[in-house]
This record gives sequence, structure tokens and C-alpha cells, in this order.
Amino acid sequence: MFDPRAEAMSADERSALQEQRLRDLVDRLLAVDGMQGRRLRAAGVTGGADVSLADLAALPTTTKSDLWETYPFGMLAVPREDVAAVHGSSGTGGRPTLVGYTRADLDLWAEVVARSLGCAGARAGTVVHNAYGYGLFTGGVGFHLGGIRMGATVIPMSGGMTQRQLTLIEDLRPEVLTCTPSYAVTLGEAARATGTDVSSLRAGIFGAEPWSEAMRAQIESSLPVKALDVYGLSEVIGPGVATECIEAQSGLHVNEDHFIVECVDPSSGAPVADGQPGELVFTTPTKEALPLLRYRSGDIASLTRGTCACGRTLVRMSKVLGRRDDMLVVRGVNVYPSEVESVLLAREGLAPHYQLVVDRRAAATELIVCCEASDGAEQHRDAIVYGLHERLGLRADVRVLAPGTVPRQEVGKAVRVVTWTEGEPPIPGL
Ligand code: DLL
Repeated sequence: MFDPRAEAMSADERSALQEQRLRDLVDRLLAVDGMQGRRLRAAGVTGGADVSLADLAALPTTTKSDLWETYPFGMLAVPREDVAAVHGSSGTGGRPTLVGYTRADLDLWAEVVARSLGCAGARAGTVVHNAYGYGLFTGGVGFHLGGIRMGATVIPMSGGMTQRQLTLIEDLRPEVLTCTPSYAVTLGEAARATGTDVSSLRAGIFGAEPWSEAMRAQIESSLPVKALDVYGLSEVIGPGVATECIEAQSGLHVNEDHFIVECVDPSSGAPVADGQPGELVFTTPTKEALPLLRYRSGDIASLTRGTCACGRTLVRMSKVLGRRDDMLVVRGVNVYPSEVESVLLAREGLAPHYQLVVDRRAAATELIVCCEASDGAEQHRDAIVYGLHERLGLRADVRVLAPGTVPRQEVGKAVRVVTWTEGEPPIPGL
């Protein structure tokens, strides 16, 4: 553990810390008197002393549209001059979401990502090959800062140029690989095809996009790593919000001393019980530039409490099932792309590359599930149609295409869903 004191704290001690931090946050938001402060006042809160941790679910929430409406700097809780860096994402809605960090925020970020690396067994001196994109996206810079904080040796590869990545893995012999899960698949396939020696690798910390247990098995069979999930979002800080440990590989430890997490019903906003899927809501009591009270992440997962096999006592979140706004409704059936992924990758012989084409050319929406196999389409097609219907109640048009047909994403996040409204098909040959 990078910080055993914080990561293995008793539940009581942690609640007391969270409550104190929450009260300080409420005082700060009221003092700044921005959108969040005004909402608190409207809810009858006049000071931090008015709230306890148990009241959290009654406090006002914040959403991505609040960030858009106040774009770019309207929600800052510090003077613009105190912002040391800006990061963000192009956003699932296509509009950029920008987030400011003070120097203290960058220190906090380094700290929580160092904890993520600790979850993978990294120590001072461990060579970390960082193939997350560097730039506005938080993946590259986040793991860079975390690696430096840990005292690791960071190789700042960024995404793309796969052959060069392989050369440096062979030459520098990293133990830890950090990149998106879809890029880990690409690296694994390319290493196999070129006979590159990647035997130094021990663990991979993969996130920024949803991936299934079946994808984990695929990655672990093509690279000599324990594949660990890391979750985060720019609005909250970036990577480092929650990470799986190498010991259990079961649930992501949320750094809840800095990111208080709740799980709510996506429609009503009412709390859901531990173990039940719901939307994750984050409060960031220690962030300076953009502290958020009850930020609705849109991500669907469940929470589990208790001490993990690794000794961490932090609440664990399940893998992300999907996003609230990414749920496809196909002729009345609700489907998350990651559920389709589970069905596809459970089949031997299918490549871990797929794309879902939502065909809206006619009045009734059709889902075309495109995947790849090297050993003949026919034997897979019917079984997949059956599997999707059996598991998800979904009747889909399944196309098993030749290897290399489904578009790859060398840089950035995998594109799993595309919409076809008119004209040429989004994937050639559909
Ligand atoms: O993706 C931060 C990150 C970078 C996380 C590197 C992990 C590794 P954004 O670009 O703001 O930030 O996108 C955040 O990506 O709300 C989720 O929908 C999705 N996401 C992130 N991690 C995971 C994950 C970064 N492990 C959005 N599983 C989030 C599923 C994930 N979805």
C-alpha cells in the first residue's frame, strides 16, 4: 500500500474524517457563493456545522450541465491565477468538460494515483510504461504524476506508435503497463505477431473505458499481466478515484477519504442499498480549484463495504456496468454495451474487437453487433444471436467479420457504439 494509514483506516475513523472534511467543504462553497453555495443556501444550509455525513443524501447535487453552463471557469472556487493546470475530456456528450487544478490539487492527484500504482504492487524504482495519452486527457499526466510521486521510473510513451511501444517494453523491461484496456489488447496482439519479448510485465492498470471480465481474461492471455481496473473522471480528478488491487482483483478501492461516494437510483436520486447497481455520486471535499458537492457521474456500478484480502478498508465499487446515458434501448430492451461485450468475449475464437451499430435508418431501431473471428463466421453467428437473446432478451443482427475489419483506436478511448442514420455503413461491408 502506498499509504497504509489512509487506505486501511478503520471505518469509524474514516467517517469522522469525511464528516470534518465535508463540513469544511460546505463552509468553503458558502464563502465562494457560486452556484453550489447558492444551492446550499436555498436548501437551508448556513454553515458546515449544519451538516453531518448522514445528511449528505439530502444535499443538492451537481451535474455535467452545471459545468457546461459555467464553461470554462465559472465554477472555480479559487482565483483563476491559482489554477496551475487545466485538464478535461471531450466528454460523452461531445462538449469539452474542463477542470482546473491548483498546485495542491496536483499533489492530491499524484498521491491518489500513487495509491493506484501501489494497488498493482509497484514500489519506488518500479519501471512503469505509461501508454495513456498525454494532453488534456487526464490519463497520461495523471499516471505520470502518480509514478513520480511513488518514486517509480516512468516511461512517458503516450498512446499510438505501437511498434515503438513494443521496442521500449523489450528494451526497458517495465513491470507495470498503464493504458486503456482496448490498447492493451492491441499491444498484446502486436507483441505476439512480432515475437516481442514482453516477459518483464507483471501488472497492467487499465481504465478510462468500460471493460468486462471476459476482456480481462483476453488481456491476461495475451500479456503476462494481472489486469487491474482503474476508474476516474476528470471532473472528480482523473484516474486514481478507485483501483482494483492485485491481491483480490475484485472491486475497485475508492479513495473515499478524498472522494466520498454514494450510489443512487439514476431516475429518482434515492440511495440504493450496497450491492445494488446505481449511479455513483462523488463529493470531493479536499479539492481546491473545483470542489464538487454530490456530482452525478452518470456511471452505473454497485458498492461493497468490508476489509479486502489486501487489507484495504476502502469501500469498493464494482466494475462500471455502463453509463446512464449510454444505455441503448433497442425495441424496448435496455442494454449496456458492456453486457454485449460479456456475451461476445465469452466465446472462444472471437477477437476482442467489436462495435455496436445502432441502425436508425428505419423507424424501428435495429442493433447490428459487429465482431471478428478468424475461424469462420457461421459457427459463431447463431450462437451469439442465441446468447444475446438468452442473456439480455435482445434480438440483434450479428455480423461476424474478417479479422481487422472493426476499427481500432490506437489513441484515446475505444469507440464501442456508432449510430447509422443514413448513407454509407460506418463499417465497410455491412
Ligand atoms: O477517463 C480518467 C481516467 C483515465 C480513468 C485513465 C482511468 C484511467 P474522463 O476522460 O473524464 O476521465 O472520462 C470519465 O470514463 O465517467 C466513465 O464513464 C469512463 N471510465 C473511466 N474509467 C472507467 C473504468 C477518465 N475503469 C469517464 N471503467 C467516466 C468504465 C470508465 N468506465
